[in-house]
Amino acid sequence: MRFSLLATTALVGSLTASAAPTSGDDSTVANLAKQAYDQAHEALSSEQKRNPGEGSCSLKNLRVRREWGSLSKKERKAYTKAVQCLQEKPALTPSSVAPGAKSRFDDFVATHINQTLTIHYTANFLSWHRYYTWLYEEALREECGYKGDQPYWDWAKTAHTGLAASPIFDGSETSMSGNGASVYTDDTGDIALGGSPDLPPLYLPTGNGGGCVESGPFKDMTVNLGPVALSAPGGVTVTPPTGNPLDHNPRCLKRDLVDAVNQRFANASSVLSLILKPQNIYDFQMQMQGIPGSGDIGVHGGGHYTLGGDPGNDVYVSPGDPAFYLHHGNIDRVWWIWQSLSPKDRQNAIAGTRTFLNNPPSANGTLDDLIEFDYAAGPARPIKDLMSTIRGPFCYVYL
Ligand SMILES: *[C@@H]1O[C@H](CO)[C@@H](O)[C@H](O)[C@H]1NC(C)=O
Ligand SMILES: *[C@@H]1O[C@H](CO)[C@@H](O)[C@H](O)[C@H]1NC(C)=O
Ligand SMILES: *[C@@H]1O[C@H](CO)[C@@H](O)[C@H](O)[C@H]1NC(C)=O
Ligand SMILES: [Cu+2]
Repeated sequence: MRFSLLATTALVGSLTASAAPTSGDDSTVANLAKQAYDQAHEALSSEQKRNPGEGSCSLKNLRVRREWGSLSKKERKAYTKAVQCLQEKPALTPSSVAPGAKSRFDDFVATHINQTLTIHYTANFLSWHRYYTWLYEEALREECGYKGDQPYWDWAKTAHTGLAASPIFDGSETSMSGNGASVYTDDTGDIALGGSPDLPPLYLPTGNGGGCVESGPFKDMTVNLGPVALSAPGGVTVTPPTGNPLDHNPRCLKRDLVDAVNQRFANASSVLSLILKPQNIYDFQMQMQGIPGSGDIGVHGGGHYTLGGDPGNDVYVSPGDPAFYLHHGNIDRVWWIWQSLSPKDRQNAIAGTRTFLNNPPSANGTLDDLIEFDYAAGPARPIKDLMSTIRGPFCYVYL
């Protein structure tokens, strides 16, 4: 695996003044999500009538992934406790492969670091992250006794309420922990994404966190891996201190929650437009990740850079912040809703190549391409098995 630390990894563009904000219509997205939910239910119930007892996914074992704020406090604690359990279990990755992978949680981070340049702006972006998030949910359940389902972060909600006031990031015991200690000031420089030779960088504001997370379940958490290509304030990119991106570098979890980034890139109308506007999978995944040079980082970049900090602002190491999986839950949910609007042509739609923005040039991805997870566990699977949330290994919907 090649580790290019250059900004080929970053999302580039210039942040131009945006058009007047449209008022987001959250209820429309909720209705579309409900339709997708009903559609899955109908498919499963008609199959059950035809072939009672057949198929591994049925209404009986169908899991329902919910928005963080709709879980009970007890359910939220059960989730964060299971994450902590995963962070205490020894890694499966041999230390000769990744000296910094110390826990089962880190197995996932190491895998993501290892594959970053072949799973973003690629044909497998959506299916890879769907399988990845699901395997993580499986690990929580199978290895840590978690009984619930993977929750998700509804960015539109936090764009509306503000991050500090939301159940997910309010820093309480029933949150995913909140902001980092207040280290950044008004004089802290922006972070700069980019550096691609032909495009100017995109500057994003920092908030007033930036330090170690000091309350909530993850206040004592240790981040073991990275940085690999961390976008830090002042336009600086921090690279691996030892040169090896998989080395051990223990440090606290840092966050810089930025409402402005959430509101600008992942508000209710961003989500609605992403679901309604793109008419093919290529346009959908580009709008979601942000078209380089457009000044838009999409809801995908929007969520990541809303979390900020270290490892949140590092494309490679971002799963080192446990909120990653709630972000990618919603990425997957939006794809699921988009697919449900025209299942015939969208269920198995795939576009793009096998390398980050086709750099270096590579062949188009296909439904037969294998997705492999090395030590994060889980068998290699062709993309075609990962296109529906109620087929192949999966059996879940979103509510
Ligand atoms: C990284 O990927 C290579 C194959 O591409 C694999 O052999 C190696 O085990 C992977 N390392 C980790 C940490 O997953
Ligand atoms: C909401 O998001 C869209 C696209 O993501 C953006 O154009 C618009 O300016 C955002 N609204 C606000 C209030 O920032
Ligand atoms: C790759 O896919 C694009 C459309 O997504 C298509 O135009 C192009 O011809 C394909 N290339 C090859 C070599 O098949
Ligand atoms: Cu990723």
